[in-house]
Amino acid sequence: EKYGIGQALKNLGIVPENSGTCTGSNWIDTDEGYLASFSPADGQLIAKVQLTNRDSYELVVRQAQEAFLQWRSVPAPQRGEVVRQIGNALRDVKSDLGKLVSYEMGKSYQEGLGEVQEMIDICDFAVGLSRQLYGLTMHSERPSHRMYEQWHPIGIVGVISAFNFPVAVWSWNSMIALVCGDVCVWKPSEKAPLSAVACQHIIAKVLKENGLPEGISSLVIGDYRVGEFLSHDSRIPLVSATGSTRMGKLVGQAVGGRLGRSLLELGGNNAIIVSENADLEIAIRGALFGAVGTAGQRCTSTRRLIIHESVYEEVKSRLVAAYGKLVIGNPLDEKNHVGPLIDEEAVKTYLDAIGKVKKEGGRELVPGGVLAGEGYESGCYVRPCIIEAENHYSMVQHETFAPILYLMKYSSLEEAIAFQNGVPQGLSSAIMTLNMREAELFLSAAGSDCGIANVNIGTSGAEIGGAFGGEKETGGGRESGSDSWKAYMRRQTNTINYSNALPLAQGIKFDI
Ligand code: UN1
Repeated sequence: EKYGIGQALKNLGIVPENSGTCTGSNWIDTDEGYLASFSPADGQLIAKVQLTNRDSYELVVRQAQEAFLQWRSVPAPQRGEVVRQIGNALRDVKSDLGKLVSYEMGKSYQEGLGEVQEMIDICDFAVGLSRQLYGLTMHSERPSHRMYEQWHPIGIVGVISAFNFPVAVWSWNSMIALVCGDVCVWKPSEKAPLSAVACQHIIAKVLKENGLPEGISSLVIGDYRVGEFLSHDSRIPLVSATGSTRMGKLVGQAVGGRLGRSLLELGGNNAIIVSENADLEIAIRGALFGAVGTAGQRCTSTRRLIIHESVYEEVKSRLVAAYGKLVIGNPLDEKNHVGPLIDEEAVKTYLDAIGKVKKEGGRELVPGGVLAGEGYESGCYVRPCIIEAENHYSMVQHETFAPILYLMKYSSLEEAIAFQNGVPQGLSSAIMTLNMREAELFLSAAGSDCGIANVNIGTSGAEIGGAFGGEKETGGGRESGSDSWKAYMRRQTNTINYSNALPLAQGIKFDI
């Protein structure tokens, strides 16, 4: 059996027809039909997952509400202890889960393992955080008064995740939400539901072993209609959604319409500025992984290279040479660098984008195309391509989730920064330079307008310790590290009077 997929599925509890609606370990039969999950690696049906309907969704939310009443009162460090155990359970299945992610989503096995490592890392982070959900103490203007703030759990957190990080993004949200005392309802991408089923098995086992309520972690399966159950449901105070800007606008409007909170992590159109002062070896390697890693399907993928005119020809020829060495094929075969796109629809979008940018004047330096023949039967393998283009082209302004890299030239750093910022998205950015003035200007208020700005590192592959997200059409949300946890809690300001009088604030007199 090739690559040990059958064994991995077995170890992860994936069967040919999985239930998809679940609270904890309680899998609910919905009678709603199945969603089939095909591997883009070989086009094979992996397994099916039953869809969630309105009735089963109601059951999930009721269980979640009930579980919240208990979970919110478990001391935060004890909640952290549960998350510690989840982290250990993930360590035990790292290779199996990494393999499933790779097979179901198409990223390389190395990147699949990296994704599970992100989950383990966020568990460790959340465990520490569980003793640090700090509020501030303020000095009251009134004598014998005390003011402070507390952070309380907010309730049910809806998590809508994308296919490209089918498990890590859930864990960034839910592991933080869990130590915050929230309970989670997860709607994974309908393009990678089995990775989510596997995670549900893992977390349910830990919850059960600890005698905790089933509704702490739930799973619902379906397309945007199930997403709408969450975004329109006022019992869900926070919806955290990762995906396209189109989806994010719909979720943001629905949640905003009921004055709920949304945390949005949407499209990127990330650029690397390659200065004349760059270490070109690092610049080329950073650009290469950024552009072709995960077949260009990270929201942090490098889509634009803004290169100083004096090094343009050299960068161009070295990159073209590097692309010539890329080996494209089954992501589970570790000799391959680039796996498939998620599905044939994504291939079509990729081809359309190349066609359109060429019409706008783009010149292919490394031509794109779809691969056919042995090993490429799924029809999802494409050639990473490089196109010389101008920043204002409509396709260059647009995030195409595929390995298309646009090259452009600049002469002054101000111009390069204007190109970098001159797109609707604002997720990740980088400058390659050994010049400290250039680096600091890029990081300054007059520099990159993105949520992530790096020096001598590519645009993708952020560590979990920082807050992850970006501005403008990226949606403004911050997930994962730093103080992102605050989005998952409600802040309460408390003023306590221990005097024998009742002085009013601002010195107002009100005597009768
Ligand atoms: C995403 O593509 O949605 O920074 C997340 C990175 C990864 C996460 C990407 N750690 O590339």
